[in-house]
Amino acid sequence: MTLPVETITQYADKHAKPSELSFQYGTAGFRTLGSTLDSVVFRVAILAALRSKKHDGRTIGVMITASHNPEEDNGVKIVEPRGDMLEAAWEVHATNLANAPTTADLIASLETLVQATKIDLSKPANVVYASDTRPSGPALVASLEDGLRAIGASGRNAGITTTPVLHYLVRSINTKGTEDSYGVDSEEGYLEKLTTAYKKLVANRPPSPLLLVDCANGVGALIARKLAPIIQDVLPIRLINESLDTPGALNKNSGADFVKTSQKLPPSVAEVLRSGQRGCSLDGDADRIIYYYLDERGSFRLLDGDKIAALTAAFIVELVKLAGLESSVRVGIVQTAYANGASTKYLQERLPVKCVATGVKHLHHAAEHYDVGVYFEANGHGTVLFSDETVKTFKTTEPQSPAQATALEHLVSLTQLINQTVGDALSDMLLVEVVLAHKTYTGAEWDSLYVDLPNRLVKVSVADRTAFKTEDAERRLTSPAGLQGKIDELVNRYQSGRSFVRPSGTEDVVRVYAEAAIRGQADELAYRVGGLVYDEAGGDPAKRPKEFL
Ligand code: G16
Repeated sequence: MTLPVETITQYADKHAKPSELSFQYGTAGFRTLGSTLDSVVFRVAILAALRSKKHDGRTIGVMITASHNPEEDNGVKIVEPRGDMLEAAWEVHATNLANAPTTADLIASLETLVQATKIDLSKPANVVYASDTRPSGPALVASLEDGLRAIGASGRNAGITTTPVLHYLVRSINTKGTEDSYGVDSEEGYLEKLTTAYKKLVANRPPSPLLLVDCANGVGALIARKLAPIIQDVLPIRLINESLDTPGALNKNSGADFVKTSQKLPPSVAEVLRSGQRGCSLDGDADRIIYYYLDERGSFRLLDGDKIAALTAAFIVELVKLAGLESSVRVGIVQTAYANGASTKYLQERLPVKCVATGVKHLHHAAEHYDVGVYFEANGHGTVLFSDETVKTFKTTEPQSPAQATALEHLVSLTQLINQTVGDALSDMLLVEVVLAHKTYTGAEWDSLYVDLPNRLVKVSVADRTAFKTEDAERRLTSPAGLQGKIDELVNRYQSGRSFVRPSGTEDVVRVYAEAAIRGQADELAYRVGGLVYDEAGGDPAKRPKEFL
């Protein structure tokens, strides 16, 4: 069988690539201005269909979202049959296809791909897709559907939903009717799975206090609205920032990225959060979560992905011990360079910790090497993976005492509560609340596990961010030449100083992270390194941001 060249050609001509643009499958797929993505999404649909054929017709997912980015951006990413991110080698194919200048070049690239990856074109192709609430979503869904028609793939539209729900659906569809069934392949099935596990885990615990949930005016609000009534007896939640129809509202002064980057409450949350109360913020597609509370002096305290990792890993380790499995089940942590130095130190004293490059795909793969792999980015993106063998152990171990039986039951419930396909803000929220309910921790007690080193994240706009190349899990620059030496020189002047620079894979900026023993010093170091990066990249002196030193 050969490619339906004529049909692809007809459709591809309607979705021509803008000649002046080039695209890159980055940290989380393609991501740029939504109005420029028509050809990319069309081609991604064809690639997803080919990936499905390569997997013998198993369903592949496509998510149209730009997550934390501004509302005018959009993006697209491919999900593998088990619900994880696209294999790295195929990211290169995606980039090649997206950049083929003409329809003829696209056909040639597709033919090369089919040959090189030995795709049997007679296999069926199944794709499930969804989008977030961005205004550019419907047009891009139409581009995607044209791509599926062009190659004759069958598609299932999961509608407007969160990234984690789409990942859940992919795995559920592919495991339907098997002994590894992941769940019922619907939003209701997802909610049922999470809430049943949650209720089991908090049975006999007093109900949690009211939790404020900032939905970033994004798609998370839709799922959170359905979740809230199911759990209201055990976890009352109040939703904030759920305006899905207000133009420009998405992620604006709200959401996980705003809180983590600006290290303050969204103004809408500040109006209602009371001293001692907990709140959390989702991001635009609900795959990240950041917690916070106000201390007794009314000061904002951040509980980020690092704090979530510390809290949840300790709980899992405790359960594993109570279950009598500490010698056979290895729990490990995966972080990125953004992890606060204090969190890394705290965790390393207790568990094996690995540092990998930014991007869920890197963390996810590293976490698979442990029996239980806890991975969180500091920005609140993360989950816990349990190996198949470990889940079997939890289910089949004969308990010798009631305490051991309870621990084993809790561990099994955790494997149900946690969305193991990808970081999931709502699943992570329930996980955090389970631990807090068990430990009877307040926000302040959770916070006191370790004290964060003051830190600052800075974005630098440069002419060409691809000039910045890194090594050592993005902790050091190899290019531009000489810049790392200058950063090292600066860092040495600060007590507990650390700083690194890397190009973003989702925004057109270079990111600078810095931490130091004292707040003023962390800021100073970040703004000095920011200035260095700006100057080194040939930034216009007249437009140099005034905070850069
Ligand atoms: C995506 C990725 C995350 C990453 C974030 C920022 O998140 O899934 O792993 O931390 O982008 O990446 P970068 O610094 O390369 O821009 P999201 O929530 O935007 O999909």
